[in-house]
Amino acid sequence: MDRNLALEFVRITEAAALASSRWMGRGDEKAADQAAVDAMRRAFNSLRIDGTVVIGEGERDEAPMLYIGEKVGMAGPDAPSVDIALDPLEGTTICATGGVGAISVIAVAERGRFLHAPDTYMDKIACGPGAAGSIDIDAPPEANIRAVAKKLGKDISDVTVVILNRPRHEKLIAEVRKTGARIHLIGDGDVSAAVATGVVDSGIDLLLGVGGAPEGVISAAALTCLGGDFQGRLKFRSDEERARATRMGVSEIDRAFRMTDLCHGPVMFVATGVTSGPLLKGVSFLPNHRAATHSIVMRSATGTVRTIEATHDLARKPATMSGR
Ligand code: VTB
Repeated sequence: MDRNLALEFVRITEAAALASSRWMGRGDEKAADQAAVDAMRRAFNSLRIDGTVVIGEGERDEAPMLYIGEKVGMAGPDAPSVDIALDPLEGTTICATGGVGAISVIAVAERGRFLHAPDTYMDKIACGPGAAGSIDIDAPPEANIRAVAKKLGKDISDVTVVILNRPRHEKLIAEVRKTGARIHLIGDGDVSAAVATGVVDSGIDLLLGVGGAPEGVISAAALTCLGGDFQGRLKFRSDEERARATRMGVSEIDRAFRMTDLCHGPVMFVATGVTSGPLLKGVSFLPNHRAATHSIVMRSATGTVRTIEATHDLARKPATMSGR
């Protein structure tokens, strides 16, 4: 992975974001997701890599495209072999309702470096570089908030915790409220929320709570690049899910996974905003068939974080004209 592939991958998340953003607010989650998947799959064809999807749209029998194990890219003699964790549209409901923080996202690592997380839940904790070293998934929320506040040199009342707004988090929310910390409740999209903890001016210090496990691995990739921290523990809904985790090669399925268990570097992370959120601006459509995208591109080898604002001439990219 000598090449800064991330700069090439950004074209892929841009394509997926442009396509799915056409469906913003139209109430059709499936169509928004399909548009992102189709555009991402198409865009991979022009990339000189020997890629294998290890976190994708699902297992082969349930996802026709970008399924786990699918080969992507133009393999060739000098094409690097990489594993890919992707989510063409993270936040389908957000996109369908025109809400906050839907993104298109790809993480890339050398072969065998991502945990092959099954499609189950994960209890997560994430923070940025300023608070790294202070969090522990096994500690109660109060202890984590206290430790983060101390590390950041903030009062607890100045710490903002992001949590998915779900009935399963009722107790967690009550515990966080008791500490006096601020809470940002989100309807969906905990990848962009986790990554936002690593971006100084995002206004978010800590992510707590249970979301999707595959997306936990993607979040860990971003925080590896940013120098933050991410820890997770799988939360199974059934014995079948536990069996699947073992089948996918996860050992000690009940233990707490540290960031380096979920993904170990060198790793790259790329995301493009679909709808605006604390991390990225969403796609905006401009006069004369133009559209603007906002992306973040980073890699762990150098720690460089780039934001890329692009203007696209949709008339010269026919596939992006209608999104259908
Ligand atoms: C969603 C979504 C997240 O996990 O919450 C999902 O918003 C799982 O939770 O971004 P529910 O089944 O309660 O919706 C994510 O997709 C990823 O972690």
